[in-house]
Amino acid sequence: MERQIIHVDMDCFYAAIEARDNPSLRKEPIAVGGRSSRGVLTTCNYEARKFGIHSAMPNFIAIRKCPHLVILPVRFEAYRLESKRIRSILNQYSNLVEPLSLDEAYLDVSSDKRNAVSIANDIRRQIRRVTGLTASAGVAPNKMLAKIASDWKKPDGLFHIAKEDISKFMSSLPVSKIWGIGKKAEEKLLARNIRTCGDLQSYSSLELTHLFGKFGGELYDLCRGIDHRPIISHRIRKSISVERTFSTNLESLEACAEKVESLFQELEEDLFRIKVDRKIAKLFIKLKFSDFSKTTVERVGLAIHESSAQALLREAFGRKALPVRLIGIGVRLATHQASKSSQLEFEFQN
Ligand code: TTP
Ligand code: MG
Repeated sequence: MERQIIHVDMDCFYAAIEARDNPSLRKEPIAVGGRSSRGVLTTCNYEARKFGIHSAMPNFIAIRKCPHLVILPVRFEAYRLESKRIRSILNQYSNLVEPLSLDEAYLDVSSDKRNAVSIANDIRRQIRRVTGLTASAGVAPNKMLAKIASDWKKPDGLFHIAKEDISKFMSSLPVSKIWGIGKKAEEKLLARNIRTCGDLQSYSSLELTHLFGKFGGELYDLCRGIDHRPIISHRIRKSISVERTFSTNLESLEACAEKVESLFQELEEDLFRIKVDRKIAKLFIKLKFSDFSKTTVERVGLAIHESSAQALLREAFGRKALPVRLIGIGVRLATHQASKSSQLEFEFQN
């Protein structure tokens, strides 16, 4: 079966967060890094890249190239928070998500009937809506190509390498784009006049092994666009939920009930879209009151139906005589163990 892999990579991630949080700097060249003149830049926005500035460049060189460059200190906590929000979006689109760093991840969407390109565009839109940041995506039949593709149309772009285009794409691709080829390997290849993957394809597996050791064997496949590495996800999803904070607090049970109706619809859509290989153990509702206190009511054995959610709402609402500022509804998933046994109270009913 042909695989459908998406690689998502945020655009100038740290710098984009700084620009978002400092609107007055949005059009300025911005870099993030230690401020001392002996430090190096962690990253910079695309405005700064126009001046030839890039990550790992010493500050003093960057300032020489662009005297009005704004260098901001690293705020790691802020970046980690955005990364978490992005990851929870990605997790809605596949059970197989493999994060590579704070700002990039692979998704395997092979089992999804929808077109992988439209899934990737949905993901990009959703990330933008939730975080205000732009992401680029690559769509291809394997990891190596998806990662190359996500870089192709940066920033805020998407590139798709279809199976039938691989051979043409690889023939002109510079060898430096291959995962695992660093500066040294590139020089070694250039010395033999090998510039593109097409050039590399004329070497036998044995010759490549001779040149690069064990990696040579992999290179034989990689330069043809062949990569069988699977997406490895370490995450076990415990629940699926939707929640909403309201701009004005809800004073009555009726007002809450109305919101539960639409939230439940959203939850149903998510349950339909997200492919979960386990059973649902519980339905729950969460309320946050105007004093910021929270309460959760959850119950096994309820049908996954709006009326169940409304019953839970009545119970939760009755716990405090306070207006409600947030409502969440969700389901807790059974463990794999429990899903295998037949003692479950119910399954999700459409
Ligand atoms: P990258 O995705 O490599 O770079 P980027 O997101 O800044 O820019 P691009 O649009 O080209 O993807 O790295 C993600 C973040 O990781 C980056 O914002 C800062 C951090 N980072 C480091 O801490 N050290 C590094 O050497 C690099 C390259 C990035
Ligand atoms: Mg990035």
